[in-house]
Amino acid sequence: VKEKITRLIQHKESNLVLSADFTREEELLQAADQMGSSIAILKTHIDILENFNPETTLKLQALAKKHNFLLFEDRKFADIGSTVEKQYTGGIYKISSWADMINAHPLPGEGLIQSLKNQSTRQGCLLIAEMSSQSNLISADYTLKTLALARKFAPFVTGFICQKRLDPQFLHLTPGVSLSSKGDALGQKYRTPEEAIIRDGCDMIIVGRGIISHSNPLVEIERYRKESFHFFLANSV
Ligand code: S5P
Repeated sequence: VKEKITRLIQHKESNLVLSADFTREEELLQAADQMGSSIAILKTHIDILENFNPETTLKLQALAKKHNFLLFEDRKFADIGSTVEKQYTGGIYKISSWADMINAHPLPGEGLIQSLKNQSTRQGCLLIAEMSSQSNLISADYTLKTLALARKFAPFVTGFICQKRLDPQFLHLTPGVSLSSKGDALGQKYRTPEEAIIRDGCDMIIVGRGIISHSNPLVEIERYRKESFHFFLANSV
């Protein structure tokens, strides 16, 4: 999955992950169709849709094919392996049947990652090694232990959700990026694409409200794409 993403970044000249945090299916599908050409990955929270239906993920898959992006379900699995297996493959969302990428909090330990790996065919997993929110409970030691787990489960573990580069053999996807805001009322912390990529060494930026809450998302997304790809290239020389 890592090689696939790296090729996609070069091909689409985009290291942008759109966090499509919409609560209506039609808004999600419209955004995926209108902005799909600007992104490498579409990140979903499928369980916040109030009108989810079995066709939703089929439509998303069709749009992913049309615009050549990957689907990353930000489910943040964080339970024992046996429970996670059901959350990943079952329920109404059947995440393993459509998502190209998933993520997990490594907190419960190896059994969770093993469980996700057992149920995956083509998917890659990102471990949450750090968070963007103010006063989160992740310590430097927890992050180091996450890194060790990632090495053990590579290449199924493709990379990290993190705030700074941890190990160049992995992809580093970073949330908490905005060109217009420093944070929100509930502890989210933002830095600019330049800070995230050049200063902190991340490979891809995850942007939600900076784009989708902007008065002109279609213009804004191209601004994020161009800026962040420029910094991505600067980092890789
Ligand atoms: O540490 C994190 C990890 C994640 S995956 N901080 C985050 O904000 N996220 C997710 O990134 C969060 O669930 C949301 O979907 C997105 C950030 O959205 P924004 O609107 O603040 O850019």
